Amino acid sequence: MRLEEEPLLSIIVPAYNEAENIPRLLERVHRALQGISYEIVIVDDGSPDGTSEIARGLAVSRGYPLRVLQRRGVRGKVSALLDGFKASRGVYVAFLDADLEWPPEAVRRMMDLAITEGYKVVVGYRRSDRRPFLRRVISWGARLLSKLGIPGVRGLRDPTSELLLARREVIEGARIKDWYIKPFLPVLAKVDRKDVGEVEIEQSSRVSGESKFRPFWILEYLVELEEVSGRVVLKFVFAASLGAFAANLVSPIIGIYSIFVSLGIRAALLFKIIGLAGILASEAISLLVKLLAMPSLGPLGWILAAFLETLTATILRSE
Ligand SMILES: Nc1nc2c(ncn2[C@@H]2O[C@H](COP(=O)(O)OP(=O)(O)O)[C@@H](O)[C@H]2O)c(=O)[nH]1
Ligand SMILES: [Mg+2]
Repeated sequence: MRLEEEPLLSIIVPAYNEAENIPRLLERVHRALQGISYEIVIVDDGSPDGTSEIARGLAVSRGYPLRVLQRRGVRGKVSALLDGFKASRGVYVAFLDADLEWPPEAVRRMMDLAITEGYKVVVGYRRSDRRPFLRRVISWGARLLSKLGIPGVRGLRDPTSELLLARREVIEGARIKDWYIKPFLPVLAKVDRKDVGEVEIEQSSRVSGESKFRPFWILEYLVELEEVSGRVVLKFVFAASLGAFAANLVSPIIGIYSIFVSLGIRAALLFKIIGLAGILASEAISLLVKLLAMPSLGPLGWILAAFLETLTATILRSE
């Protein structure tokens, strides 16, 4: 095994229970990156299926330039990407899933494009997405929300892509948090459009192993958009308030439920941003306005309440 001091490219691979995929992955990466000085950093969270052992064994028997970072506890993919990045040394870094949903050969094309065109970032976008229907719909929604919320990524085909190659300093300069759903949004939101190259990639479904899809990701994703763009969630808070009002006009029965749903959505979204005291304060203002203004202003009072609630949240948030 030959590990260079500062390879041209580090490939960070988060891997949890990917023992079956690792041999195929390493072989394909190695073949695709012939002639380039690279290293692979596998970040494993103590997979019980022996992911690390298999990877280490192959590093010895096949001479792959590979390091394995073993962490305690299953701490999530994005946290694995961040730790892998810290441990890596390449001038460029690429992030690649272990499950072969993205072809390793794409990393080679991305690297070549970065060199020939001088791009700071190269992002892969899906041509044909062969994943199950529901996953495709969710991806589409996430992409749409990112474009609505973050003006800086509107010109990109797939800002929520999870296949990315970038110069090391670009990743260092982006504030990626370990609970983010789409880790590269802060990178793409910041970098100049002219410094970003895009590569078309065929994405396939994972061949073996299981996906670790999280159920509550939508709320976290909205909060992430809020952090990256600085305003998205507040728009949703406003929309949730008005949604409840519209439901009241349609039917009082639906209206009663919708008030609670709207309250729940608002509280869930705002919790991470302004805390419980902040939520109570903005709700109190909203309630007060509704009680005082509704008799005289009617529907306008509701809109005023939604507006003031959003305004309170905005002020509390920027403190
Ligand atoms: N180290 C580590 N890797 C993870 C964790 N969760 C997912 N991964 C890896 O991250 C990649 C993407 O995970 P996957 O479950 O396929 O996510 P999906 O493609 O978004 O459904 C795969 O290589 C997983 O093995 C984790 O908690 N720790
Ligand atoms: Mg996957």
